[in-house]
Amino acid sequence: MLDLTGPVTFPPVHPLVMGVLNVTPDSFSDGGRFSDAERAIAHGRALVAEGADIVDVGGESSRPGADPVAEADELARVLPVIEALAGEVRVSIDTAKPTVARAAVAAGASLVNDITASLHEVAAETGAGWVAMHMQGQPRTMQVAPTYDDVLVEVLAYLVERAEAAFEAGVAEVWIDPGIGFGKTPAHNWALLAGLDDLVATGWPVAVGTSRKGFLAAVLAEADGAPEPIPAGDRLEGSVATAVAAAAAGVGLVRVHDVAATVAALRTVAA
Ligand code: PMM
Repeated sequence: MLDLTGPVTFPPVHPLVMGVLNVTPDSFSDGGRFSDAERAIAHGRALVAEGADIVDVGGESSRPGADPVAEADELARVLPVIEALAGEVRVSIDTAKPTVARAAVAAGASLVNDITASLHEVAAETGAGWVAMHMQGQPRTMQVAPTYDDVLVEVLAYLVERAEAAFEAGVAEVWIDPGIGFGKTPAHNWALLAGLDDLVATGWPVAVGTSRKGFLAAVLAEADGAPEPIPAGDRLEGSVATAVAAAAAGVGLVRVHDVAATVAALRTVAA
């Protein structure tokens, strides 16, 4: 029973909040506003001030249809930003390339955020944590025709297999992430969100990223009475609502662009 006779003293516990810092000229959601290092570092610091527990630095867009980025370009984008921020906050590196992950950890990142769920050996080698995200196909073509017999069953089985492989390889911190929007229709995304408690029940800590994603657009447009899908920058309510729902399902980490609003909502619900 809660003691309701005095001030509430329990700490409001909520999932870790990972703030997105895309250092790319073509990110779908922040439109390349942070494509030079100084502005990226300043934005990273702002995310920390807003309450981010982790800043997720990425130098290659994984937006549907995005072109791959050369390794040297990706390194040049992310390394100065990681070096500047690593002493101030936990930094994760969002990359699909083992060389970039390795260099990022050497520069101070301590979590490899892996949309390909294939870099656990780098995490094992370097002692970093690892986020294994599910994706069907490759970013360039993944939204052409995503198909599953049972999206929740398939994604869950895949992630548990990946997590066990990483754990056996010696990775001490392993997260699983259903990869909202990565080779999924809106119906697949909603089914995965509705099934988050099944992912949580695997016992592996669960991360999820819904922030500003396309599947939110249609439902927000309907709520607004707007005739057109809502642009990425205007999906705050859906982003926060899905982060809160994920927290209620027991997710341990939410990856978001709008850190202040998400932290405020999560703290409120936790209190
Ligand atoms: N989504 C994006 C990029 N990286 N990483 C994880 N672990 N989970 C996600 O859902 C995820 C990710 C795409 O979003 P962005 O282009 O806004 O960064």
